[in-house]
Amino acid sequence: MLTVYSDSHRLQHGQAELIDGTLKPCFETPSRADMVLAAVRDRELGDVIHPRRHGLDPILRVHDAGYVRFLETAWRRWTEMGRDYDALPKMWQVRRLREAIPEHVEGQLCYYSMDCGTPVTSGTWQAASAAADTALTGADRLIGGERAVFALTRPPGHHAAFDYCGGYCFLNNAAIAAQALRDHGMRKVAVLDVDYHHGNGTQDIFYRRADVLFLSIHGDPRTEYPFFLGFADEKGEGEGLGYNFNFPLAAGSCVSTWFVALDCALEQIARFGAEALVVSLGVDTFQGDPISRFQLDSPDFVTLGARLAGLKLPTLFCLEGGYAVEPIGTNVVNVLAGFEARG
Ligand code: SP5
Ligand code: ZN
Repeated sequence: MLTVYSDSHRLQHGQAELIDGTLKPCFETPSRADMVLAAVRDRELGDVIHPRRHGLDPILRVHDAGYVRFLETAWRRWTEMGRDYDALPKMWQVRRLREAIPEHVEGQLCYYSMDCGTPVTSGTWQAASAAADTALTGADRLIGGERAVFALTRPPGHHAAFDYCGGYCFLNNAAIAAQALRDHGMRKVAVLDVDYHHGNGTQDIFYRRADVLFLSIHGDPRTEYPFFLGFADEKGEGEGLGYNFNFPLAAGSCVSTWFVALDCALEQIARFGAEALVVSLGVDTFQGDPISRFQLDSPDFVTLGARLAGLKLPTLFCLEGGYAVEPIGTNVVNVLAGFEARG
């Protein structure tokens, strides 16, 4: 399987996130992608290519122009205030506050984010836009006839919605790629999100659409991040009604429960008649993940890959979460090797 990878991911290297009431070193680190790339090479998954630049147009197909402009300019404007440390929001536009978009960078940081775990740093825009290009280059290859491509995207993307960042995500790589597939002639695209956390950003982007089916298997938002989305009764709206599926599972759920949900999701994808599949591939479902509570073990990821291959669709994998750094490469490449039936 072809891998798309850019060293620019290193430019997203946040210092700290607020977690459980204290500032802790970021879980989402450059070493994650390094480990995955090392495993891709070790296991001889296939060629590794660099992304091609695609510019802003394909990003603006799924993201708000004001939000994208904020991401592009935030660091410069933050440092112009004399600051030389990462930018984190400190409040949000909750109920009954003014809805106008602030002009000041600090107000915009609050307006365009959903949590305080997602620092904007000196290299955030370069890294996030390179990740979008990585996913887009993968989509190009699928259009060109490739059976499957792995976009080694970092920072991840599935929490990034139409107009906000959060959950370590800035640009929604999987959604940008899914839209590109649509724009290049794939009539129906399914996005399956297997990350531990609900893909609120991807759901947000496609919620009113019938041409992109979104499905997510994740920790139940009654106890798990992102708390405010990802419930089973979210089915889509308007034309999109019936094209959104959430499979929330209790934290601590066992492996067989997880695979029952996967089977339900795969059945829906087949019934939809998808022409291409985008997989938001988070491996924070791993039993050793430091911030998540499912129980998949490394060999289970081979099984996941094999089940996905059963759909027989052109498939683009985009990396999302996974914070057990040492095994992340094994876990990710297990999915890809399982897909290629090379276990
Ligand atoms: C892409 C992705 O996987 N983003 C995840 C963002 C999760 N951020 C908040 C996690 C809160 C976890 N709280 C459990 C702490 C265990 N001590
Ligand atoms: Zn996650």
